[in-house]
Amino acid sequence: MSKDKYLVLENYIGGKFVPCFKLIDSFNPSTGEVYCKIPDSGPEEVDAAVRAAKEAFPDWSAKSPAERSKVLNKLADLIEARLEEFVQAESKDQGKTTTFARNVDVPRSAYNFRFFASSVLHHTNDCSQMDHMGCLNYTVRSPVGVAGLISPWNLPLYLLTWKIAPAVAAGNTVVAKPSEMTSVTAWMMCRLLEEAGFPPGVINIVFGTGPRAGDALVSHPDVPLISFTGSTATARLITERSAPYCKRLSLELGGKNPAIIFADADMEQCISTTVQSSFSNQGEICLCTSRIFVERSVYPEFLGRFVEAARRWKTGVPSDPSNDNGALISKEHLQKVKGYVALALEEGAQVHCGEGVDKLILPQQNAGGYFMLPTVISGVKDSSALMQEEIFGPVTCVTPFDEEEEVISRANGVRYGLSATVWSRDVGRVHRVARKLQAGLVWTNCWLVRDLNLPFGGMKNSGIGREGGKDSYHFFTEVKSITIKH
Ligand code: TXE
Repeated sequence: MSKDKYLVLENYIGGKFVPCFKLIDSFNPSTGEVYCKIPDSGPEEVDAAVRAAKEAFPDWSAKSPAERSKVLNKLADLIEARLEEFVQAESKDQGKTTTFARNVDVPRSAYNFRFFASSVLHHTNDCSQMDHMGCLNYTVRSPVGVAGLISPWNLPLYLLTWKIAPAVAAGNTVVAKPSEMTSVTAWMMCRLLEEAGFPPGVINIVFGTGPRAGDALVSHPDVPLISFTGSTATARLITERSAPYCKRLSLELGGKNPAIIFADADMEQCISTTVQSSFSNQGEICLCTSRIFVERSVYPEFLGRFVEAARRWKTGVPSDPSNDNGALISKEHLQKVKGYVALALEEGAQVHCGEGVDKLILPQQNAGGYFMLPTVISGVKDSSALMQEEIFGPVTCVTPFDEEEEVISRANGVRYGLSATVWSRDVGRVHRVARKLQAGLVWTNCWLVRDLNLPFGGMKNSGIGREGGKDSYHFFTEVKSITIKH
């Protein structure tokens, strides 16, 4: 439904769009103008969605995996058929470039459904025999019930479907709440659910803020499981609020991801990939590199070439295919990210390019947008907030190191433990360092290569639990051990 210049979204509950009378603004980050109005849902709306999901659960969970798989694949087809509509909306809602949305967000959202449609057909259970007791043991798995799913704003449809697809493939029904800053593509997907063949109530989407809609979902007694991606601070609140109900939690949180570059690395490859890993999607990916450790003998060469490459990483209007980066998510977030650069200067660090050094020229209509150039900083102490806190923007710090053990300990010297990259041609070293890093994912001589079968998730403050093929299946099902005496 479109009113004036903006969209007005409605909740999707029990297979129907339900208007909400209280609305909140959501902005287009590249212009600063209102892009849509979303429901300001609270406990009442969330409760209606949970009831619809509960009602749909018995029939949906009784279907065979093959029947459910067919519906998921059909939804993937429908998203792919409307790829360009989703691309334009994701870019306007989030600020990212249409190129990134076209190459990453939207195809991956469709693929999430395809992947889990297929993987749910291939799970097997455990079986063991105890001949001395005359017993055969085996496990069975069943869906948990109504899954509560909460997703962030950086990869809106991508991360939402990463939760919805495995949950419904395993036979659960869901109530999902996307970020209040990026709700549009979730709402667009709701318009395809009936045609895909999802019975009413299997997928319900409630829009609104974290403290109202999110909290109502987390503290609803009939939602036994919460899958959350977002900040560590919110994860703490969610853990507290769900504790009285002993809910099952999957928490995918932030990172402070190191890149470790040894002198024998393929510099060409390493520099171009590290520019991508630092600045892709405006640096707003939990897997982005934000601390670069370079072996001292190649440090000056690396820094010079890296700064040049960062300057070539173009920022501007998201729909211009020559741009690598668009706008950051919000005015507040832009100020927060710029605040880290100001802090670096206060602490005596050097800013080599980007914020405060280079000039960003934008067309008139984008003057109110939340843009920022890729910024490279050196001379920062490991104890500085710049090296300890998740900045979640196009800012990265470069620092030299001397010894392997030293760099491992410095890389591990933060509260986060999501991902890391290691660059070296020495196979033995690559294995050794990867094993010692405290990170849920380690990429060597590459970044962001993902096999969705493998566990995804972080150590330490980067999260609890893992998601991915078998791991998501385990999270979204209850296991039971059965012993038969024969
Ligand atoms: O995240 P929030 P924010 C990090 C990043 C960023 C910071 C803040 O450092 O700068 O977090 O971002 C919902 N109960 N990441 O504030 O608040 C909220 O509505 C239930 C890393 O936007 O964690 C949204 O749907 N839900 C990250 C979701 O939680 C609540 C991606 C995430 O929002 C809630 C995003 C509550 N009390 C930010 N409060 C990553 N790991 O990818 C909020 N929410």
